[in-house]
Amino acid sequence: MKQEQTERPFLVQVRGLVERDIDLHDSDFFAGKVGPAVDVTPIVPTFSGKATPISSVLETIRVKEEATHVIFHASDEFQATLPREELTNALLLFQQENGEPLRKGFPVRLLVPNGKSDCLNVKSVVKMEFVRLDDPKRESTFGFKNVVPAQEL
Ligand SMILES: Nc1nc2c(c(=O)[nH]1)N[C@H]1C(S)=C(S)[C@@H](COP(=O)(O)O)O[C@H]1N2
Ligand SMILES: [Mo]
Repeated sequence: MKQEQTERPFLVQVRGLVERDIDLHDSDFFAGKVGPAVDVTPIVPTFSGKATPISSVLETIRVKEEATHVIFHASDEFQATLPREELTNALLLFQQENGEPLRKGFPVRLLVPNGKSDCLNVKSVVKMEFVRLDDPKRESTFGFKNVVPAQEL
């Protein structure tokens, strides 16, 4: 029997203030190794497909005590910085309703239910970086990285 191949290779790097750098692979999500694949619509009605709660992923990632925030880096230089506590309800969307990989936001998309802005739903997340900010209470922020050519500094 021919099995339908709907996965497409990808990895999401986990870096920064973690006990051990890890890479989350496509199969970790599709096979439910980093957490359950939940239907997102009841949680975030404006989205559909399958997602893994970040709270489950955090059982695999050992985040250091001193980390205050996490930066979600996208492949297009977009990024969002969230206070660590805001990860509690966040999810990583990795599959469309029809079982295919994400068409928009591949490989995974951050979803922050009840976040202060839809802009926090970072598409094409390629790296999660745990950091310590001087202001541990700094609110979530998002935007494109400031890429300023050296000669313009
Ligand atoms: N990688 C990436 N993610 C992103 C953005 C972006 O430019 N790049 N824009 C953000 C903003 S500002 C909004 S409002 C939403 C738009 O999501 P949509 O394309 O599904 O409408 O995606 C967010 N995630
Ligand atoms: Mo936005």
